Amino acid sequence: MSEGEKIILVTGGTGLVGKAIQNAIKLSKNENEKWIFIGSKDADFDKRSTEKLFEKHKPTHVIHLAAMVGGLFYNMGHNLDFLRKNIHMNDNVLQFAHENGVVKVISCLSTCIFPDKTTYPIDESMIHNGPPHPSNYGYSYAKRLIDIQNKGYHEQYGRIYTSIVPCNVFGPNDNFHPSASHVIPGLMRRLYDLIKDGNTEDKVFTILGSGKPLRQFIYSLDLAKLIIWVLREYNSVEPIILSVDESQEVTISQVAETIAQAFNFKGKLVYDTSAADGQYKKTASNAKLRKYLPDFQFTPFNQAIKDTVDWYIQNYDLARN
Ligand code: GFB
Repeated sequence: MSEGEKIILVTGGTGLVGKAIQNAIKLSKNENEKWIFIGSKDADFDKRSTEKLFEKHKPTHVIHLAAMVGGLFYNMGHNLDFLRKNIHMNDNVLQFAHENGVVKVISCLSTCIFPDKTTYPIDESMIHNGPPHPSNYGYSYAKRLIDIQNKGYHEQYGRIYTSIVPCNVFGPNDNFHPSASHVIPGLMRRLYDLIKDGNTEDKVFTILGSGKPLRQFIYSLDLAKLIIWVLREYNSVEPIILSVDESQEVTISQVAETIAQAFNFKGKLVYDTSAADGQYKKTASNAKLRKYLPDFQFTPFNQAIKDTVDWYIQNYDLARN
């Protein structure tokens, strides 16, 4: 390895964000960076597989995206699994990174881990100021612990292990499985299944919940560019929120209507209010990011949804359905 060369190991490297990073680095190559993308079939991040992975690749930097993830309904039914699996995975990656002298680790949190009872907009200082929403306490506490561990590795060993806090992410290569997925891929999968044999006026598409909750959504390709910037330029242990502007917040109904438009759906949208809404809102401030990158351009939401729908229709048979 030549002087100054980075060996960057990306866990979760073949998922929604990992694939987006693979595409993004093609557009902003750095000669002294060697990228290694690890998928779930390469390691499940128990102690043994994690130790072997670090011994094999000897990374200098790690982008840690691998996690047990899921939408609202999957979280509600599996909170203990989300807690235990993510805690073990995260502890193995951070400890073996430290033992192998990894210079920097960027771990991935989420805006859904912030306190349920809070003031808005949420910012990075508020992560531990109260319990998370009950629907996803397992995932939330496991992710919050990463921030605590990062501070421990800094205090005890001077490590710059940090974390990013994306808002809801969507894009190509997402998980479209109807019961495990997040709202955007879940709606896309169910609407495509409804119309792929005929897109007619009599078709009725059901959106779960009231449609009233508010969310900020970042396109995976935009998040990938920001993660590469964090790798190269952001050197603080403190978490940084990577979200679209507060003004870009939309309701679940607006999301459903935008997806229906992208499919040119001719039928009717109805709401199943017997299904849970989850958190009403989790409006996050990207003021800290904007201080560093005031001119960063996010892909317009409608365009990003259309690009994802087009990708999904073309790759339906290959997609994680
Ligand atoms: O993306 P999502 O599942 O998770 O969005 P959260 C849930 C919202 O979309 C709720 C509505 O208001 C649902 O009622 N919704 C409507 C649907 N139709 C659907 C559908 O077909 N599928 C799904 N999944 N929702 C998650 C956290 O919260 O955010 C996770 O639970 C994670 O831990 C993720 O952090 C980013 O945004 O509510």
